[in-house]
Amino acid sequence: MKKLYYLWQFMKGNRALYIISIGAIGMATFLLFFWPMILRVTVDSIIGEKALEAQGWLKPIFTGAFNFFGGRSGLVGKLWICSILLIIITLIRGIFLYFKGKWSAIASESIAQRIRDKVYNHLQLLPYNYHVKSKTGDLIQRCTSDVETIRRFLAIQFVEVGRAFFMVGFALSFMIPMSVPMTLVSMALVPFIFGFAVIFFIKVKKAFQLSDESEGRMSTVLQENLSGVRVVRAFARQAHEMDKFDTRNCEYRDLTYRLIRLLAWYWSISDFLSLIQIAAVLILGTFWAANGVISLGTLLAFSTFVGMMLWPIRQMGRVLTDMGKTMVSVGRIHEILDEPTEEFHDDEKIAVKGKIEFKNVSFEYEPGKPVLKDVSFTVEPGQTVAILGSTGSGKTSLVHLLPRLYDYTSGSITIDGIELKDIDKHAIRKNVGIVLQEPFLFSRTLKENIGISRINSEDDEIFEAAQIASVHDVILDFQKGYETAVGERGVTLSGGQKQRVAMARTLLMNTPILIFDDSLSAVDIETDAAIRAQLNRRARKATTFIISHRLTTLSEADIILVLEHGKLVQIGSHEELVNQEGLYKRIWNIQNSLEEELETELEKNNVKIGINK
Ligand code: M5T
Ligand code: MG
Repeated sequence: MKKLYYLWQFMKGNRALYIISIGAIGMATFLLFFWPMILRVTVDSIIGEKALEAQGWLKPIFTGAFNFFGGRSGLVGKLWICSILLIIITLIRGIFLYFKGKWSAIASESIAQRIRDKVYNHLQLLPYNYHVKSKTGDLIQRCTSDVETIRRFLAIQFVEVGRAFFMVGFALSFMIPMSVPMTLVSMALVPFIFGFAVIFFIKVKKAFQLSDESEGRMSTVLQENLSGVRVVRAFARQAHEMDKFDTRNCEYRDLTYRLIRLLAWYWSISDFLSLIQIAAVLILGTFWAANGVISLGTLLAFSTFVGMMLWPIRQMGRVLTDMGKTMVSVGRIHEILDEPTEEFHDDEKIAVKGKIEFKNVSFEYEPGKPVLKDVSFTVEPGQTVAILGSTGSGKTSLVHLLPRLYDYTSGSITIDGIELKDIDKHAIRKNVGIVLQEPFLFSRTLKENIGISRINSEDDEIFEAAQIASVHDVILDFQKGYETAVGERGVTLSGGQKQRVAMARTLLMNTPILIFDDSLSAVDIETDAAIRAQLNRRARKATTFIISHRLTTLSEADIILVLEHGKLVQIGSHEELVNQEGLYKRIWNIQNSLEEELETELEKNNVKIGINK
């Protein structure tokens, strides 16, 4: 019931049009009933000699028309008038059906478009955490095929409910005045046919569901294969992947076969029941007609009515099943819409200087599993902080707290003395530029990829950012320069180039706080140094966080943080840390001894080369 309400909510703005389209199908159905009635009058009172018989509200219409054309004597030689009337009714019916199709299509398309917009916009506002946790394939399915299920239901199926409803309603109002016993005979099996339809489709709902799920699994294999194509190729896993797809594909085929077999059963049994119903009308009707209880025209009218009525009733089961499916889709879409969004106040603007203070900060993704424990340090505006630590020690998690991608669990982080949790997320994100550890490039041009961080940025600004990131010359070397399109996930670029484009994108924002999550390690030592030198030359020096394992990078920082299992185990400048026992000194010694080894190795080579000369 709640879901029906949701569906009703989705329909907002197009409800009237949709209801009118159902009205149109009502009109078309209504007109359909005039066919058998005209046939009846023609057979009984024009070809036959019975006095015109029309019951209830039809009486004035039929007698009026009958007399207008000159009664039986006038019409008997002009049977074509009856044919013309039938054609006119069919034409008007056609017009109604056309508008029903048009209006229900317009309404359902607009409703689908509105739902897609609503879900998409909502997704944009959901927290980072939500996106990290959800499966992209699943979300895409909700935005596309679930919406499509709703659209199809509204465009095609739901109007069928209207048709069946009108059909039975009108049939009764036309049939009862003609002959009550014939009406009873015509309706005798209808409840069974309807009941059978409902029960059967409730039973096959499971089969429908299984086939749908199997299709979903097949698409997931396809999607994963395509997005992981490089892994598949690199490990020569094609044969395995083909097998995997084949299994899913066969499973889907088998389930669909089963569904088709079940449906074949349904339609044949339902056909059988319908034939019995039609036969009952014909047999009893002929018997009564022969005995003069009803006229030949009435028999003709009833046998046509029965044929017309049974089809939409048999369809009802299908409609009800689809309604079940639609309600599942409505629920799945609402699950997204029910997720609380992040709160933004777009107008809020803050001027950040860049003093950052962590006081006993702890953080956990899942309750009871702390990733950062009791971290405290202070950074003055413009200082560079380097973070060192083994994999999984919490470096990324620590810097993700600054743009409020996640909120710390306890302790306090202040920026220029203001508690971070009190600063609006949009506002802080405009002041914290982060180059993610795994950068993502959109399938757009390089210029668009860089420019995405700041709307309406000038070309010069983009070039400057690219220059600082040492990628400007690389881009100019491409045939189309900044207009070069990046393939999906940037396959046309090397890893380092991709990192630098991502860096340029962040630098374009010119934020007072900058974060490089391992991004400088992806470029060679010289480029790394060049980028840092350029950054230092910038007019406003940003408070910079650099996560890196490269000692040259680390040693030049004002403050070095060493993390171990989420704890800040060492803090200080290079001079302080090389003289302290700990990870930093160990790495420094290893690197130095490596360098020494390298030098001796090179010297040896030189000597050798010298001898060769
Ligand atoms: C620290 C866990 C991860 C690790 C720890 C991003 C993320 C991490 N973790 C989660 O449970 N959920 C998440 O969404 O937190 O992870 P990190 O901060 O990413 O570590 P790092 O940046 O120091 O590692 P690395 O490999 O990038 O050098 O236990 O499982
Ligand atoms: Mg990391």
